[in-house]
Amino acid sequence: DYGMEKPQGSSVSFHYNPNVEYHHFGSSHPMKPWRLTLTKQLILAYGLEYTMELHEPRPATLDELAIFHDREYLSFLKNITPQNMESADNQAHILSFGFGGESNDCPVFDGLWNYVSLYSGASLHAADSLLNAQSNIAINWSGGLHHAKKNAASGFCYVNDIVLAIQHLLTQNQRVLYIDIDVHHGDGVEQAFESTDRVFTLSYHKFGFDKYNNPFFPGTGAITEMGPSDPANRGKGHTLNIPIEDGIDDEQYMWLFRTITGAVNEKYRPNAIVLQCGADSLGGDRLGKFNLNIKAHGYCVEFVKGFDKPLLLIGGGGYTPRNVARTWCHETAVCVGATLHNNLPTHLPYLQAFQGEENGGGVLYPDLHNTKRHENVNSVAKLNSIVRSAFENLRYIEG
Ligand code: VJV
Ligand code: CA
Ligand code: ZN
Repeated sequence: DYGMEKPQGSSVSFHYNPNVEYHHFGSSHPMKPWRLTLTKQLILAYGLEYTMELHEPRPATLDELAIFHDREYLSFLKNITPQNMESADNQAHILSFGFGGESNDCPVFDGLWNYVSLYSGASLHAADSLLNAQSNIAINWSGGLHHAKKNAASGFCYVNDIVLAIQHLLTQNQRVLYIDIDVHHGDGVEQAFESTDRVFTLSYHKFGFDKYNNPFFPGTGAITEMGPSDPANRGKGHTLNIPIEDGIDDEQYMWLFRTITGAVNEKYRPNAIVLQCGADSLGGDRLGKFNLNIKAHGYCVEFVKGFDKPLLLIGGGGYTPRNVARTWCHETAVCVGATLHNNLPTHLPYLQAFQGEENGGGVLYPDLHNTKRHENVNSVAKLNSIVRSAFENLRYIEG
């Protein structure tokens, strides 16, 4: 006991159950839960565990998941295994629930139910600590699975922990703002709250078609997509989508983000904010198409932290594990107000994952700009027109 009041400013809580790391989607699947091991090791090596409250949350229960998901879908999810999935009974459901298919985005793997319960439990627990005012920033890097629908898996996501956490926040908050900086459109969260004005969803993402005319996943999220068009529907105008082209750079992204997010915060006046920090918007990501550096990604966290409202930070995509770890470690430091030195601590257990020239040569902040050489096709004129349309879309929520 320091004989003092609780420290002023932000208090940060970190919600993480290490058992989530041990799950495998399959050998060459891009989603790698061990990126969370790397993230945690980096956070520990910089000593950030002493600057926040650490929690090891229990897995979510079936009843907790059923607040959003259909019980029929959940009982399938709970019982399906790589061994029993060939049975006729399961085969009849597998495609309709979003599993299998030619892309195999959502494979059935050992411990699947345990995996979804763990990351969802952590998001619920993080939301809970905001509700109890135990912290004003709560972090769960294992969550952020924004594509899952109430009765279907989609795009590496089986249970939508974000929807569950927002529903929990809504028990004591009139308005929740959801912001999504994953390179993919946050379609599952948008859809779940499309008919309410108590959640505003804002997603920044790549939107467009490749040279074979295939849409970038999931293919939704045009600027014209603003929720239901029926004026009697309360959700009308409470969705904002910011479609971005390949190769966007730091300056452009930070300008877009502060201009639009700042305006949404002022007009909507949320009581709490959920920020999905998908790290696949970084340069050099295996699936992403943007050219962001770690500090530009972290700028979004800094900017939203500045609103000084209860903030839930969650992970999401991110397919170059060493850069996911760097980014989420940096963003943890942003939350606690720490500055980290660029040279990685030498006692880092997985140091070799960050060694070598093309891995960023043992530093926390390598230059990721153009690591995969996505040509920047975002023109000034196009970006200005997106901001103009976004502001126009915001007129629907003027009081
Ligand atoms: O693009 C798709 C779906 C198809 C891909 C192509 N096939 C032939 C048809 C279906 C349309 N899926 C995306 C899903 C991205 C999910 C992103 C999740 C998040 O970051 O937003 C949140 C966590 C996609 N892109 C790349 C892949 N799937 C992909 C899946 C694989 C794979 C390689 C790439 C699945 C298994 C294996 N390799 C072994
Ligand atoms: Ca997004
Ligand atoms: Zn993504």
